[in-house]
Amino acid sequence: MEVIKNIINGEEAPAVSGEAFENINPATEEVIAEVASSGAEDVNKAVESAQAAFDGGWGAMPAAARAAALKKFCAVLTEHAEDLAKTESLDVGKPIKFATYMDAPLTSMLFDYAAGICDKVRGTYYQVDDNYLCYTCHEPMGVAACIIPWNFPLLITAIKVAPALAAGNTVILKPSKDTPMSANLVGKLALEAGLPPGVLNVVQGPGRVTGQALAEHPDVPKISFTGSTQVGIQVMKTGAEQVKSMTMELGGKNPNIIFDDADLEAAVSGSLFTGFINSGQICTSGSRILVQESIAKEFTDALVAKAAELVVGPPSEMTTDQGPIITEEHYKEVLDFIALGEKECETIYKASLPEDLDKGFFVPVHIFGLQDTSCALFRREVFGPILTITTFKDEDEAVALANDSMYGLSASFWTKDFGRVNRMARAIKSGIIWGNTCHYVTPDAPYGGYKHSGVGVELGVEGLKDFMKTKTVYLNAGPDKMALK
Ligand code: TXE
Repeated sequence: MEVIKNIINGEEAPAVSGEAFENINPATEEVIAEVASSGAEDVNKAVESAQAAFDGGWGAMPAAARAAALKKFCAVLTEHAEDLAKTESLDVGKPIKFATYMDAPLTSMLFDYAAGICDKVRGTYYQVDDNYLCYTCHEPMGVAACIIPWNFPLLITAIKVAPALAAGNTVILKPSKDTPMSANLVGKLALEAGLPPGVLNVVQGPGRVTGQALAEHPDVPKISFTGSTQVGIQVMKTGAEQVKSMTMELGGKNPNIIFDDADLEAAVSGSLFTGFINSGQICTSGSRILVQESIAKEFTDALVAKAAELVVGPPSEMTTDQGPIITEEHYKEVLDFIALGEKECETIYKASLPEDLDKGFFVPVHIFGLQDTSCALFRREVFGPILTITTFKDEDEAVALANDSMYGLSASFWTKDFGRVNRMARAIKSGIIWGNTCHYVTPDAPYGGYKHSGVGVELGVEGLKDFMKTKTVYLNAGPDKMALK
């Protein structure tokens, strides 16, 4: 069985307390690793190491040198793409085809992008009085805590760690206790790539102990968190005590709107993808389908037919479309939502599991019809293979339904009317809008939620600057104009 330790100051080390917990394979329920269960002492050691690395050179390193170091790190990650994909698939229960063709390549792309822009962050020159020079510069913050969830641990490691390092910060990466493995591998590959000790530290352990110790540490001025809204609020309360800079990527309950003039085949294919990718365990899942009344039956029948083709099975098989739910605890939460759906909604479709799947936390796809928007399934994030379908009459009703949520992470819609595409893009109160597509992202465009889906953005130059402080400088070459008399 693998033993997963912390990676602190370039060394692998068990928790100071010696405590450890078991990591379970969600597809077989077998124990696959023993993992360090870190406490405040481990976090303190990691912060000391990261601060020393920041002061010892990384923070002041010329951006071009940092770019070269990150390019080398990216090359090592790319070289180990297959190992990263297999590790992620095993640990998350993610079908190997998605880990291979999406998560691992995107990880390399994000590090390559960060390496490419880290020496291109520009300040601004401001035109002031002849004797004055005014400009801005962007500086790293110091030690950044990157706290990540279990559904895309490798990808979200890249989304956070790549720009954090590119900005000149040093990092403490804290993965979810449910998925420790890919973060551990990334930490080891950072050392193989020659990143100095302490620049990237990986600390394992339960959020309420390890994550909390990290969030409240006085020498960690930056927290970049991805996770549930309720935990995010807790982290923000902790960070607020010390006026920390916080970037929060939180939950979602995203509308996926099908208008009567949509390209039906594209809308059905996109709805299947956004509803069931990663077994629905994705914050931007378009799990709230809103369909125009006139095409509701045609669309629903086509979606059910497509959903019936999904292959549920072992994540290690390339033919598998849908793997298990991450943990037994979350599996039970999803089953509770299904029971609620069967009670409060109309059951439109309920898949069956292959008979030979007698182990693992597998949940069959469910599609419910609902018009009562007070239902829990319309309001709460399920984070499982469960969709709801709600009909609407016209565009105004579609917008009202789409915005009727505490969340505002993403939204997708399908229509051939270009005027409507523009109107919807501005009317929907979400941070990420997809028109006639879904889940397409580029490393260059910012990504972040409105309302209870988050604060700040990731990706792009904007995401890089979320890991930096802005300084405005006024230099006077003549007599000081600011004398009182
Ligand atoms: O989140 P949790 P999970 C969200 C998604 C879902 C959740 C699932 O919407 O709600 O993530 O991931 C640590 N102080 N997104 O269950 O429980 C915990 O150990 C400090 C949104 O992992 O919130 C883990 O490492 N840290 C996203 C991390 O916080 C604490 C995309 C998240 O845990 C802590 C993907 C504490 N008190 C998933 N308690 C988006 N918006 O892009 C826990 N943690």
